[in-house]
Amino acid sequence: TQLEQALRNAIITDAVDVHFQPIVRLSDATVLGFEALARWNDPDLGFVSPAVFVPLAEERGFIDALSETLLRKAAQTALSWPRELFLSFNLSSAQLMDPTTAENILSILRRVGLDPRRVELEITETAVMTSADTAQRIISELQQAGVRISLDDFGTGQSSLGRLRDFSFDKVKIDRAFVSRISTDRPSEHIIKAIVAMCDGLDLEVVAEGIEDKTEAEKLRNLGCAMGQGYFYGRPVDAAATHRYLQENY
Ligand code: G
Ligand code: G
Ligand code: MN
Ligand code: NA
Repeated sequence: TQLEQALRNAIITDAVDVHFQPIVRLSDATVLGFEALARWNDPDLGFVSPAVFVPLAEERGFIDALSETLLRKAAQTALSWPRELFLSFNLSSAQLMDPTTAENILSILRRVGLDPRRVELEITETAVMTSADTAQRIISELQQAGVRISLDDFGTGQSSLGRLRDFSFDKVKIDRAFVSRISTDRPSEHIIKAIVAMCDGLDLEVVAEGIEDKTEAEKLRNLGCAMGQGYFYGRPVDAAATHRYLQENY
């Protein structure tokens, strides 16, 4: 298809870009790290969402090539930050079925020179479920090298709390579906409170996603959530803008 050809071409010509969204400590809004988010603006097709082109690359078998250029760019940007902030990078489900994924990622980090201990990989429950044994091996290999693993979009999809016991995650990202409703909806508040308590007990870090205003930020802080992310703190911006962002926000 035209889209597939354009995407292949964009990967080869290094035209797929990476943007970065800050992840902050909720108590004082200090920036702790950034999540890398792929962005592709094609001259003919216009802006194409990663929600469209990531699944396409998976389906057509070139997610490795796409992910490799994105991680390389993201890691190079992370090296240029003035402090040792963490870099959080999304892995797709196909990558968690491929036994070469851990070594591919670690070799990119080695080549760029980014300490694996500064890197977090975001994975979803669905991805982990699809190929549990392989996924577990990939996760363990990465963790042994110091990479941390976040469970993304927590609370949506086919969530099972048992997953938190069967797999060793380091961090949980509470899906923005809960966050966007806490100001108006008591059940969402209770659910977040329970997730935070559970993560405390399991020694997992917690990030609330999709924080869009001050009220949400304060509620989450009061619920004991340590970290947050969302338009209220910053939208995804390009590499150059992360430097300006860090000058303006400690
Ligand atoms: O940034 P945005 O909301 O448009 O992202 C849409 C979806 O694409 C999200 O689910 C996000 O996790 C995913 N995504 C963004 N960048 C990447 C990437 O580099 N790799 C993978 N696998 N998924 C990504
Ligand atoms: O699936 P994942 O959580 O990786 O997707 C992250 C997506 O959420 C990104 O595409 C990002 O652009 C989007 N996002 C980040 N912060 C906010 C927010 O505050 N509100 C909304 N609606 N989307 C957000
Ligand atoms: Mn994510
Ligand atoms: Na998410």
